[in-house]
Amino acid sequence: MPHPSEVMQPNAGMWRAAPTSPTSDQPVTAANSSALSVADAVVRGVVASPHRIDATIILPTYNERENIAHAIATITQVMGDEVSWEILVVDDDSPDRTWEVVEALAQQDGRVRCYRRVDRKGLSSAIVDGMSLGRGACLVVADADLQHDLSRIPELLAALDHAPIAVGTRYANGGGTAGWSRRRLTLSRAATLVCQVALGIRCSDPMSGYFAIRRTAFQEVAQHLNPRGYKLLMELLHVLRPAQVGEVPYIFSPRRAGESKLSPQVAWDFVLSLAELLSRRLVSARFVKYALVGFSGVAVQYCSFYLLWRNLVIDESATAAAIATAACSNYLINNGWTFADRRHRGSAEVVRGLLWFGLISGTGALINQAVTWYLHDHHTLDLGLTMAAGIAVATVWNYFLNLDLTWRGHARPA
Ligand SMILES: Nc1nc2c(ncn2[C@@H]2O[C@H](COP(=O)(O)OP(=O)(O)OP(=O)(O)O)[C@@H](O)[C@H]2O)c(=O)[nH]1
Ligand SMILES: [Mg+2]
Repeated sequence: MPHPSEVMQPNAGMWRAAPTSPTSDQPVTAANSSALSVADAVVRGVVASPHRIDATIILPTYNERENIAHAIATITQVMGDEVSWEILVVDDDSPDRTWEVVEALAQQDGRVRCYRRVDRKGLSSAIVDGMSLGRGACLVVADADLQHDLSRIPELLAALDHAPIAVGTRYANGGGTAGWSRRRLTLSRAATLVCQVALGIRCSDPMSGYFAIRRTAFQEVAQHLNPRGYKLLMELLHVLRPAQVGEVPYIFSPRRAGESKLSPQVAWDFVLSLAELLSRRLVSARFVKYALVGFSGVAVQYCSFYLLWRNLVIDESATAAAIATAACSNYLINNGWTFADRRHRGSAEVVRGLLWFGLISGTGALINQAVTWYLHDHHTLDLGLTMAAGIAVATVWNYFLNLDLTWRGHARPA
């Protein structure tokens, strides 16, 4: 097995060998490649392959049975035989058995590979897995539903001669979207603007799902990625901070067949990713969810107290019952949402979880009280301010204890 420094890197002009452009006269060899350190090669989850090739085209799929063969055929035709390439389909164990179609195609063409993930879900993590397993010196990501203009792959690869990352853009001259509703276009443009302004990203389409990246650039940032939802490119651009971004305009076409996987969850994931990136990960998305559930608990407590008090007129027991109702509601929402990847199932697990949650919330309440009164008495601060400080300290305390005790253990598929 060769030393990792022997793997190939993209070099100027190699992608001009692609079918739509003039042919390169300088093939890539170990001799003209730049060196990779061993540390680069063993970066988290990135597989050092002895059979490095020029490009890997990664197609993430979920229920794309009707599209995948067409997408693979199109890429095969576009890439031709001048350069060495592979297609890596990363399928999340699609119920329509997309992986079965890919495995059959892989039997006929050794350049087609299928990674069927049975224990993980999610578009961004599928792409990161594909990048880690891909053997190409350049990595291209495209949708499998033929909405991306796959004939532009050679141009994306050629753009990597001058930039570590190249983006298929809908929002530069020559690009566009076909058949989008005004609502979808407005939302997409708004998210693009927010991303550009908030993260200072200079790219006309940082929300694109169609892009290419040099393998070395991916390796540089792989361990800093926290792939979530749909918007991996936004995170890559933010973490990589490339001096230059290549852009290749294309028209985003209507879906050829099958159903869209876009859902309101995608918008929510976008907001969480943005908050996480802006806070430099000090605030995790899980913590934001936990804090929001805490706020919802306040509302539940007020409402249930009001209802009980109106109907029973017993102040003390109404307060206790309202607190218990809020605690149960917080536990259930956290279990189904904040900690969905570690969800308690079955009555025994739920009862045990609820008891831990109640116990930790109880200690949190004591800490809240202690901080509030200590600051109020010793620093004569305004009671409103000291209460806010007490709530903040108790929330952090509760969060980390619940993370480590109530929902401890290995993550499992949601
Ligand atoms: N492996 C994997 N692939 C996914 C997942 N969600 C979506 N995909 C694939 O990612 C690509 C983009 O998803 P789409 O649903 O087409 O999203 P979109 O193109 O933004 O939306 P539409 O225009 O409505 O199609 C497609 O190839 C999907 O099959 C997932 O959870 N896991
Ligand atoms: Mg699509």
